Amino acid sequence: MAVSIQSAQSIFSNTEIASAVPATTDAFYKLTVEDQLALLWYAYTEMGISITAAAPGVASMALVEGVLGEIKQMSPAAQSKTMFDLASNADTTIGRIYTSLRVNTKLGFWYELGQLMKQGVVAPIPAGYQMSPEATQVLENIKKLDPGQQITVLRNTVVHMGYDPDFSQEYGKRSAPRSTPTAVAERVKTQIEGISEKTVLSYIDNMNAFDFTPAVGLFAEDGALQPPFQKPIVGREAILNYMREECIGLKMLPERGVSEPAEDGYRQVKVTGKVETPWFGANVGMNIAWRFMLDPQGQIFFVAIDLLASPKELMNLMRK
Ligand code: 45D
Repeated sequence: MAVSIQSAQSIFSNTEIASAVPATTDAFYKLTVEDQLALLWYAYTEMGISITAAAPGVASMALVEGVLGEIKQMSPAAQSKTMFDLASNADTTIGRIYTSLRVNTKLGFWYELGQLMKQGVVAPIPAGYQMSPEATQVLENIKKLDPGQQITVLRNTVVHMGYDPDFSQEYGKRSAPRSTPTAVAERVKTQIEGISEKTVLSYIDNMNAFDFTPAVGLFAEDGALQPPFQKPIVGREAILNYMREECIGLKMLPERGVSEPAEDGYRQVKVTGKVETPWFGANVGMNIAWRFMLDPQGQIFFVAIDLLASPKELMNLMRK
């Protein structure tokens, strides 16, 4: 059988992913929008993990100053309605602007609103609001997740807000702005126990330097990258847009891996380690696996990034 994206998806198939994340996210969307907003507020304020001061710096906040200013001027009822509309994907001007933003800017927008709610400048969740028992249960479930999984649930909800007229979340269709890579002199070379594949090491080094053009150059022309809980993004152009949009400020800390021959001259490589987001820095280390399928030329034919079920999975390098 020839190697395909589909066949590559199941390399190292005994990798245990954090399936509690999609399960919790699904349960979240079954709640009423009022409950969703209240739950996010309690989750965000009670989780005990804090956003780093430097974080909004990655968020291109200039793009949302206008909208935030507009919201500040509104009556409390209109402010609540604006949040309700965003969470319920209503077709509004703010909903359309929101959808056009990069993920980090969406997060920055809510971070700012959260601050304004704490200060009482924007309408908070009404004091004494009673969540439904279902919502209380979802909140309890979120609190039991590890921090990396908690922030992934939060991020998912933020990403899906706003109004998208043509479901244009496909990365091939939109071009994200470029950013400045880290100066060569300031870069550090990654070492991964058990891994000597140049492609894998340069992938990590380029990603850590936010140097996405050479990172994408490591992929085969029709190569694919599969983010946690998502479908593969196929082709260099789409992957480049995705990286520009979602990977600024990420810190990849791979620890160890295995590499072995696969069929038709391909090689399969699994690496485990931590990834930090600029939002939480070293406060939250997400447990991650990269499952690479390298083609006979050493290019990345496929890489899946998995959020792992538990820290124990970091040691699971079983050749399967
Ligand atoms: O609605 O190798 C309020 C890839 C109440 C690339 C609120 C990767 C109302 C390739 C509280 C105000 C990217 C795949 C809301 C690797 C309300 C690659 C606010 C992996 C919404 C390794 C809520 C990268 C707020 C990974 C402010 C795994 C919420 C990256 C803020 C993961 C939530 C990054 C924040 C994650 C969440 C970042 C800031 C999970 C950030 C999460």
